[in-house]
Amino acid sequence: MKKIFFVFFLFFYNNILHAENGYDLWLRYLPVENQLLLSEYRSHISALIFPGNTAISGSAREELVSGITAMLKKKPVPAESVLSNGTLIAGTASRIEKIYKVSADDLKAAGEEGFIIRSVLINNRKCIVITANSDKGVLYGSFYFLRLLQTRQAINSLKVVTAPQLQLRMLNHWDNLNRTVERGYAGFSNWNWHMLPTYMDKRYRDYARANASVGINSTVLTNVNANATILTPEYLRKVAALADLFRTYGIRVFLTARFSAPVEMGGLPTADPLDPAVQQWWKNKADEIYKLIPDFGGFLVKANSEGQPGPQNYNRTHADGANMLADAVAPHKGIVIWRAFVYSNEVPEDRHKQAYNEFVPLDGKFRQNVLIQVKNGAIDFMPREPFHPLFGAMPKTQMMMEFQLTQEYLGQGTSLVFLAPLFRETLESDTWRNGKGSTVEKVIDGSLQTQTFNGMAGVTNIGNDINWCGHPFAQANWYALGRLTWDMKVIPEQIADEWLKMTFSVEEKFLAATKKIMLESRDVILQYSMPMGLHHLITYGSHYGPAPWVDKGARPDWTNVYYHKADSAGIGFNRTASGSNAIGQYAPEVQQSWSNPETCDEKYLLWFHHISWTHKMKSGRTLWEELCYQYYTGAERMKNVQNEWAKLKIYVDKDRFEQVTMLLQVQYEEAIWWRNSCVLYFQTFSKMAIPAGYEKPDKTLEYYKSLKFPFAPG
Ligand code: GCV
Repeated sequence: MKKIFFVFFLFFYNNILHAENGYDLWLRYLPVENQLLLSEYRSHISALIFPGNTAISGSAREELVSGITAMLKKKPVPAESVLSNGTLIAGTASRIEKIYKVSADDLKAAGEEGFIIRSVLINNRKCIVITANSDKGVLYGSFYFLRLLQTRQAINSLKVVTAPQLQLRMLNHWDNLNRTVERGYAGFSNWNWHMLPTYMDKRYRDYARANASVGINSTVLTNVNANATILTPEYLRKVAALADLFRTYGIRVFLTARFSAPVEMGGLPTADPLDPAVQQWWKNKADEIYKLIPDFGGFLVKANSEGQPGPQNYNRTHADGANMLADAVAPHKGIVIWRAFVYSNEVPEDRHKQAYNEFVPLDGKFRQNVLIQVKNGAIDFMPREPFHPLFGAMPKTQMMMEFQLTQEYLGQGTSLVFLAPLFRETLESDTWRNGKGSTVEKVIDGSLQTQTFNGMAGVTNIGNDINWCGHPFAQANWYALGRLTWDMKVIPEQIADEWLKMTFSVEEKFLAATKKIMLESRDVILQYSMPMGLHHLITYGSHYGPAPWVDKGARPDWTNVYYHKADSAGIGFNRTASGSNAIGQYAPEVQQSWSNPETCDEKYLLWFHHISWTHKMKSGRTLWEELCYQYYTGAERMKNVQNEWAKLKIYVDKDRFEQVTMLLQVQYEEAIWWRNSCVLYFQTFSKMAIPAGYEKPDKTLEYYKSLKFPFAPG
């Protein structure tokens, strides 16, 4: 009996030991198992000198001590001076200057938020120094150092000097005050507004830690489809409680501003930005906010877009609206982030062109503390879009990037899709604005023009699910955004490598296989959902799953036939000079590479051209055959992903392995669903047979059309 109990206990204990629920994200700090490496690490980190008593330095010290202690299974001894080899010294340059003098060049290179990590000799003792100009820099340096240990790097000759490429490294939450999250697939909002400010969920601190670990320093707490209630004194106190905590991790809080707030809550008859009473209302509101939150970041605004109020309601321009708010926050060093995601119901113009038409005439008219936030593409976070033409067209305007981490159009909560390749693809795109090499990256970081502010935002995929992001692999997109906001050149492979090592396992075999899955994942979903430049084929409203047949909606550009334009002659949106001429919004060199269907990169073919079903593709197939090839290959590749994952069981804890296994099965079924729906539907126009060798869809088009998802999340 005793023996049976013991075996049972062992089994149970083992399961507990390995249970992982994803809550710790990439900050798991697992013990170093390799004994050689462990003793090497221990020899370099036995004592810790960490002067400084600010809140931020407290966060850094706590993280460093707990991370090192967990990984090395030994707590570094607190010290005041260097007495032995293996002393780790962390603190701002001024705080540690009696122990170590940091070079002026290093400090210059690190700037306000960057840091320096060096292996040095002090009193002939081998030490490691983590230092910076600011406590924030030391915090980022501490996380970087922990990452070196987590990813099992050598730390015997460190020579790191790094500074963030962007100032605003930001998350945008589309979180409503009732805790629903627009386009959120990971439960309810992380912000428990009802219980704030007295009840401070432990998640708030862990959220801040995760952000700081990748350098994210700003967060917009509320949905761009804004609710004015957030600006009431009661809610501002709740915001202040979060801001007080986030500040200790170097994070500034922003809010979305509902443009009509002066009417809705201020009782004014108008929200006209040129009305002095309206201007005064916003100034007073800003003063009130800054009294509570001295480092409040400012406002993010969605105006005159998808039903949101804005300056155009009063025949004013976006610049009038943005500048009015900018003037209200300027005395407090606040910023206004004004979104360029606008398209009008009344304008019968290709939606692709509308933001450009609206904003380019306003170039140079925005205040210095205004940033225009532009989505990566002109339509709406499609799985693939050419870069937004605004990036090449507003040389006198500060533009920041808006990426979407939540996978609204990329499989939502069920799909494994690593987005770093999408982000890099946009950042590397050449706008040709100032000649060759004028990449979107350079527009964003301001290297093509002088500007006061720059930044990048990611619409988050965070909710109150235990693992924060729903799909265990979705965390990687939050991580990727952070890494790219710090350094837009980091390649997706490195991001995946780091994230996997910290989140799952450092085993080489696991890493090689999983990295491949991640790096190919966006290509796979493109192939089985919206290949060759097809876009916006999703279900009406929920955007979940395929529905290329949607031809009715509240507005033409919310239907799908608007985008694919399939007919008996062919498929695709003619955006060349003979069509909507959206292509004319790009520089001549860019136009040249896309305007000819014979030479246009096939990934954008149907984005810019209406192509005949019999058109010969580079592969030698006709367009129809190629379309089928893409859909079938994409679905087939999903099957391979499942097979590859199945081989990795021994490397992954039981819970997450099973979770991902099930999700991959869902995704595979979705791939088949996408493939069959699209092929069957487009076949009604091409009137061509599915090429030989491909299995025929087992369900009819009518069946796929009949599917309904009234309770799809998001
Ligand atoms: C927050 C798309 C989404 C909307 C979102 C909008 C935006 O249209 O479907 O949910 O609204 O983009 O970015 O403002």
